[in-house]
Parts: sequence; structure tokens; C-alpha cells
Amino acid sequence: MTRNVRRSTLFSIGIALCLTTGLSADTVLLKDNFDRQETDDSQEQVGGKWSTNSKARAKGNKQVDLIDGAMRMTRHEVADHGVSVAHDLQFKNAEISMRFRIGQGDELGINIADMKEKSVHAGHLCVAKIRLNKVTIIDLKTGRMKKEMRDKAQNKTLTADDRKLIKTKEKAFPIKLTADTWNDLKVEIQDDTMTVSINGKEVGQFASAGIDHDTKSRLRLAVAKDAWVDDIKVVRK
Ligand SMILES: [Ca+2]
Repeated sequence: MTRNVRRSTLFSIGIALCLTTGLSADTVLLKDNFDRQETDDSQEQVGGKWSTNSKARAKGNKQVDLIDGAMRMTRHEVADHGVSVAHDLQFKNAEISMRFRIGQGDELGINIADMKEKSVHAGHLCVAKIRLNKVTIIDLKTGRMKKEMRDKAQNKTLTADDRKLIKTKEKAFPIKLTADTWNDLKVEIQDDTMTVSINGKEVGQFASAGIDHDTKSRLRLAVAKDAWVDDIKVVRK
């Protein structure tokens, strides 16, 4: 057998195996049930390859705590930014699921970034922001986190047209959740479309160019004040 024939035979066998066993391209990138405890509870020891912004933004104060088998993220009073808990993962399309719990007036962002993307501030690509009364799906890459837009916003020089453009990059959906109660969340990213479901029901979906980014590489949980998360799973599609 020539090398090419052998190679194509192996390839055919591979395809046949995939077809007969029904294997798909789905890969579990992350699965964490937070059923562990810190070795020193006074320290921030999240484990599971998570990183936080407590050193950079909260003078090293503990903001992320493992309690009752879940992860609680609480903004420290000295912090100059919301809490961010990040995990590196590579994907274009994925299904991100978790259980979450937020309080009155609070907000949990499922934030996707590519730290190598230089056209935007801090790698921001897209986000699903969850509040008790509203879910907002935002294309940050071609919207408000695009460098020039963000610079203008910082300098307070956004024009009416800029604001109009930014508005087209996000969509909000009304919901009604109970404060301090666990909910199931699913965020699906498929090409340019992000879909959010809560407690098994689709809340809404939004399509925009920035969501289509090929090399997503970081998941960030962004918390305004106080939120709990458990049973997080990310599957690459
Ligand atoms: Ca748990």
C-alpha cells in the first residue's frame, strides 16, 4: 500500500467510526461544581484554574469565596471595579451553562474575551448581562468596547451617531426573577448569534458581527456587587 492510500484508508475508517458511533465535535472545556474548600479560608483560593481581579482591583482583599459547595463573588468596599473571575478556554462556538443567584439590583455578566484582540479595550468581545428584570446581549467588539468608541466614551466625546451605533449592538429582553434564588442559565454562542435561556426557557437571542469572533479565549464572570455561581460547564460546539 502506498502511503497515500494508507492515509486515505485510515481517514475513511475514522469517518466511518464517527458516523457509526455518532461522535460529535462537542468538547467539554470546563466543568466545575465548586464542591471544595479553601485550605485557608481567609485567603482567596478558588482553585480550578480560575483567576480573579482582586489583586489588581481590590488591593488583594478576598472577594471570591467557596461556600456550601458554590462560588460567591462579592465586591470589596475598596474595589475600584466590579468582581471579575476568569477562566481561559479556546472556542468559537460554545454552550455555557451554570446555576446562579443574584440579589436585588445586582448584575452578573457572562463575558467573553480574546486578550489578543487589539481593536478592543481589554479583549472584550460580547456579554450576556443578567439582572433580575432584564437580560441584555451585547456585541462589545464592534460596539462600546471598540477602542475608538471606548476612548470617546472615556473622554465624553461620543456623538449622537456613535450612541445610535452602540444601541444597534445590543438587545435587551425583560425577565422576572426572584432575588437570592437559584436559577439555571444557558448561554449559547453559535457564529454571530448569542442565545440566553433561563430555567429552561429561551429569553432571547441577538446576532451581531462581533459575536462571530473566531478566537474567543477567555470566559469572565463579571459581578456588580454580589452573586453566586455553581455547576458551571462550558462545551465547545
Ligand atoms: Ca456545588
